[in-house]
Amino acid sequence: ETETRNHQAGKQQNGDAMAETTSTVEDVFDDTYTEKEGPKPPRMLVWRNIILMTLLHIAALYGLVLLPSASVLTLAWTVVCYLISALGVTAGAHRLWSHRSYKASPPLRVFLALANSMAFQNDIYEWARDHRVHHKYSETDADPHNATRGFFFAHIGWLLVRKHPDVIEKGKKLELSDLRADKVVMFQRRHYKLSVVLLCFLVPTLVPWYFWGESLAVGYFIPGLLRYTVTLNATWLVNSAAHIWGNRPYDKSINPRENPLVAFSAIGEGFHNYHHTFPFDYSTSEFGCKLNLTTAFIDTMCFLGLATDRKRVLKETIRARVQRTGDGSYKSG
Ligand code: ST9
Ligand code: ZN
Ligand code: ZN
Repeated sequence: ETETRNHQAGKQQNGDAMAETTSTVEDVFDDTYTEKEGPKPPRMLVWRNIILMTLLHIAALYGLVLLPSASVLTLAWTVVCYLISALGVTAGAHRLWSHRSYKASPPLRVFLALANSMAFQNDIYEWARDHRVHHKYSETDADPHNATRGFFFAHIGWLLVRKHPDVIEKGKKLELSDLRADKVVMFQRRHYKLSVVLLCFLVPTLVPWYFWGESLAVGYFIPGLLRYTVTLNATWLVNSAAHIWGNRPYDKSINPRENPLVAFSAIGEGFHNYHHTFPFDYSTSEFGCKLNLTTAFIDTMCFLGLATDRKRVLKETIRARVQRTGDGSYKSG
């Protein structure tokens, strides 16, 4: 029942039931873009972000110190908050809204948007816009977290400086009408700040306090700030570590790599050589649910009738690509 698509030489072919939605998704690498000649524009630090990110990481360290004083229920709740916010990014902003790799019913989209606000990684519209330029202009000036600028820039540095003008110039030319037409996405964008205050900070803090008498401090620093910081860093590792360390069995000409540790912490998003080679695959990996809780979640949603039209790459297409462009490290299964 899973949809399959052909993918050749980086060009998408629209020839199946999914053509209508996929033809508008601009997530395919554009090799016609070249960086502008001459000196790079100066790096402009954004001190507000530098200070806030530093404070957040100090608060997360304090959360670590408090861990021994948290109840087991609070620790379990922290894991639940981690998983919900992670799904809001992986199954929501990434696989659904950036890549349109499956279709989700309105109730599922509402859940994913709420989960996405819990993750507080910019609203879905902004996240997906930045992510589409990341795929289309990967490892160039127009890539928001261009990994050729080093681990630190790709990980967090890009959030602490003004964007390279090419990110904005190229981003403005992207086709985003599918996002603008999605009422759930636009509603979340309109009410983003309030939704973050409620879902990223208040709910994680107040649930343990109200239901099992946890202290407000433990609730705020552990399921609140520590969980938020860990989710951010797990996400950023996809941009940093998975663009630097790992094998390239599908395409050795690009930087993104297969990184099992990142796949584990980012609940399925570390198979990054595969993902940049076949960005429309709903599993972001050749191997289904392996180290990939997000795929298990989407499969469950399909089983429950809340999602449909999962796009997959044909095995023959993958094999041919491995033969043609892989680095020779390919292992099946
Ligand atoms: C965060 C995001 O952490 C993380 C994303 C990670 C992505 C990962 C991808 C990997 C694959 C998936 C794996 C998922 C794994 C998940 C695992 C979970 C466990 N196109 O941005 P501004 C225009 S966020 C078109 O201010 P500056 C636009 O007009 C953390 N246009 O640029 C815009 O206005 P508007 C929390 C664009 O001034 C205007 O420019 N958040 C584009 O250079 C100004 O935009 C923060 O820390 C574009 N791409 O500032 C906040 N971009 O939006 C961080 C911009 O109104 N952000 N425009 O249309 C900022 O403070 C700023 O963006 C800045 C740059 C200082 C970084
Ligand atoms: Zn990437
Ligand atoms: Zn992607």
